[in-house]
Amino acid sequence: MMPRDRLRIAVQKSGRLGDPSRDLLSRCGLKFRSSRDKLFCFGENMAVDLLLVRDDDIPGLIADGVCDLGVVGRNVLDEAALATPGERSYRELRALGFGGCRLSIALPQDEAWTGPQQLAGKRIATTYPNQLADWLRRNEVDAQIVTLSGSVEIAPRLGTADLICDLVSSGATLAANQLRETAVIMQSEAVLAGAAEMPRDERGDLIELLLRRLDGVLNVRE
Ligand code: PRT
Ligand code: ZN
Repeated sequence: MMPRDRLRIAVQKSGRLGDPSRDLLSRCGLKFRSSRDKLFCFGENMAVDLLLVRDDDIPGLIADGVCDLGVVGRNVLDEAALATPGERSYRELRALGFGGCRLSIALPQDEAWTGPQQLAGKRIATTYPNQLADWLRRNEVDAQIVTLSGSVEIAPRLGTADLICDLVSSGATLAANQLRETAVIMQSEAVLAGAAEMPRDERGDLIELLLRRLDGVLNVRE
């Protein structure tokens, strides 16, 4: 990896977190100029640049040292952290107060919920297999995890799973698919993440400065 003296932050290119992430950094006083391909934003008034990427790539970019920081859902960060057990790869530096949602278990609407034990032997569809496995282990439940890359909520109707574990915000998607939320596995929101080991050069000083400004902005918002 080439040494870098500018700080690099990965943010979602589009999607739910893209605009609020860049707004927040603007409110911290950072000014950016977009590259023509809109994949990179050059920091005009501080040595801080943005890389615009898919949210799923953000943990890997931090772990590989391509970016120093990232704005990503805690759901994505924790899933990546659980994929490499024993390694402390990431640090959640600040919760940012937007992109709120929860990772929950949802059952077909007509099924009663008596607790985690009723999931024993069932097939659970999810895009978050590591967090689901961790929750099942903590609850001492032996169930089958069906990992899907999307459209999890239709799996029970298709017969590929008995129930699901998915992100919920308003609950409208679950209702539209005749599912109901039961146990909440984790509460998520957008977070500022960094590597477990922070850079000790000028980039470390920039991170300190950015965190101070961020705390100012987040306190005003509360
Ligand atoms: O293209 P890219 O890979 O970057 O984006 P993406 O499509 O993977 O992610 P995106 O933009 O949908 O979500 C980015 C992040 O937003 C997630 O990782 C979460 O941290 C956060 N977030 C907040 C949500 C939701 N709320 C949310 N409701 N992410 C997804 N959903 C989905 C959920 O999966 C379900 O399908 O919305 C549906 C449920 O919404 P309700 O309101 O009907 O309950
Ligand atoms: Zn994604």
